[in-house]
Amino acid sequence: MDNVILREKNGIAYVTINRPKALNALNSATLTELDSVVGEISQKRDVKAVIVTGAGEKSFVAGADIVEMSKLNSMEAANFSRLAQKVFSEIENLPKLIVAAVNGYALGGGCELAMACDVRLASKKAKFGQPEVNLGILPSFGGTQRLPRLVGKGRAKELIFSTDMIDAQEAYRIGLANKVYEPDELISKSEEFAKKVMSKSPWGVRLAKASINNGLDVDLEAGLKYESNSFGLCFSTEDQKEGMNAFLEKRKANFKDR
Ligand code: DAK
Repeated sequence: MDNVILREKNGIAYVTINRPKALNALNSATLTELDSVVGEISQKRDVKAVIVTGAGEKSFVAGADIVEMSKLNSMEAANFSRLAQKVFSEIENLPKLIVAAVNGYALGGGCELAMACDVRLASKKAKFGQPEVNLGILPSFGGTQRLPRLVGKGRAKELIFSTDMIDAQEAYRIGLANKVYEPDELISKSEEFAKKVMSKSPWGVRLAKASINNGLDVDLEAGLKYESNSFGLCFSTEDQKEGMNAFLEKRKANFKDR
């Protein structure tokens, strides 16, 4: 595997999209590797958080690979689409924290990859955009769905229809980027955030993630039911007992993910 690099250290998996000559554009080989890396990570209990970034200084992911896409027939395009949607759904629903460390261009499928992650921490050099309508297509790795959920319908339409690229500060202003950092701080700040979340109760974080994700796809009443079921489930874990006992005993909780 060389289009996607996986490293692990201290409970964090680092996933690097590694096609810097093509600004880390996603071709089917890269998506296939990403699919297998995400599958591997999901099975690893010792991996508690994931940081996704792009190789090189210039780009996170500059979208789906236009060179490859330009040659697809409709059957191949449908297969490409199925693969991409599967990978992005797996990322969104991975029961672990997944941080997009957006180090440069996050365009088209790259912006959509970042949006499938839980949070987007951006370098000051990052640029976000959905340029698909320039190519005679529409955002189809979830962009028409996830972007309006993050920034609202009006701003999502403005970005998608105009294809304007926005910088990290503007992405922060509209809620697309959670934080903006100096480029050389991006990974350490992403690690800092991951470690903070990893110190919390894994079941609390996991169930909150599932509750937020599932709740956004249904009406409020169904979302609230999901939330209360998840709340009930917490009371079958050791971590809930540890968290509450630690508070009562005025000490730091030591969560065991049980
Ligand atoms: N695909 C393939 N190659 C790309 C690429 C891309 N998306 N983006 C850049 N590259 C390649 C360039 O062709 C160039 O290669 P060489 O010519 O050196 O061989 C190299 O990366 C460096 O790029 P530039 O020379 O263009 O670098 P600049 O600094 O001048 O410009 C740029 C950087 C990011 C502004 C520019 O490269 C650019 O506009 N790139 C295209 C960005 C873009 O339009 N991205 C959206 C792609 S469409 C689907 C679902 C979703 C999608 C598709 C299908 N289905 C469900 C089926 C998603 C579609 C997209 O993401």
